[in-house]
Amino acid sequence: MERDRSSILIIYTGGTIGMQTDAETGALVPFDFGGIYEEFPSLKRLNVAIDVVTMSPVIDSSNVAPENWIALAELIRDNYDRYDGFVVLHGTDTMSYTASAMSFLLENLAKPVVFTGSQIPIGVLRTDGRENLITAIEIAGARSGGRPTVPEVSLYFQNRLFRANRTSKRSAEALSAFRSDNYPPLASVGVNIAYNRPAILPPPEEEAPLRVAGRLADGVAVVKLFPGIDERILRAMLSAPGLRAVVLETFGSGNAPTSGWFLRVLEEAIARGVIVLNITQCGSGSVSMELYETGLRLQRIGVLCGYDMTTEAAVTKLMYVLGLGLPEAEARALLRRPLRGEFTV
Ligand code: ASN
Repeated sequence: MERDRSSILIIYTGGTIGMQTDAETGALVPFDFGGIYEEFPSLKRLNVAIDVVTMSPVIDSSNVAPENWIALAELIRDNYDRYDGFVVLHGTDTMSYTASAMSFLLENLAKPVVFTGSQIPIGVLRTDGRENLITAIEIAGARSGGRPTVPEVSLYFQNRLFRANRTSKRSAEALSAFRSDNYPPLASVGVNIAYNRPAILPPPEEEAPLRVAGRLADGVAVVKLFPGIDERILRAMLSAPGLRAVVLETFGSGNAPTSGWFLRVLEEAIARGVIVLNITQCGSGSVSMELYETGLRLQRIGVLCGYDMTTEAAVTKLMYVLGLGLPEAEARALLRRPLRGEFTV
């Protein structure tokens, strides 16, 4: 028998969705999500009970940091048994980073955590936030056969639900602000919500309590290759004190220059214990280091394959895996396999 009412916790972290125009001054001021039912009476028609909590301080998402991610994950953990699902309202600029981090931090997740936000403030007449919010709530509360329909960290924006750790912000202008070029939508929204069930992660096999990894490592850097990259600068970057891992954004299917100095700089960093993870700077497609000599050389010196991972997923996965404090071989083993559906081999 289906339970009659889902209970959802909305967590407001900041961003454009939480802004409205002050009637007197015309300036953007924070919207009070505590008064959500008064603002959107139609919400009462959804079969969900909603509570709202506002993170403190509310931030523009450009200011988000790993401490905020741990605090958010712990808030979800502390409320996990009381709610059927969670909706996280977040600024769009770094939403894919936060949502990717959440996918790794929330171990044994078996309930929906849906991120959303807006490009136009919720208090502006033409806002995209109202639809994003209402549909995100409906998805977070959706159940099929008595179980949550989407028991993973997802991101809902402009009629499409994505696996969060497959997304990147694609536009500073368009209302469809996110893309997931390497993984199909988990749901498409039109007159009905059409779930793409085979694409949705199953809940963990054994019922284990939700756990939050307590630490995210620092010392992660992103290096984007370009023709003409300077030896001295790359050498300085890769010998920076505290460097533990590099996301190397390569060309095409994982290719990089084969010049002696370039490979030597990477090899020396790897010999010092720095992990180098190869992802492509192309928006879609995968790294395949065996395809060309220019990729094979990287593989031979110990560069790890990041397959079709986004930068956001690669950075946050490295922070998570290195934060677990495992011996290097075990950390490398975790980087070689998908932990939350973040890449396709
Ligand atoms: N600057 C805002 C943020 O990311 C942008 C937005 O939410 N649309 O916090």
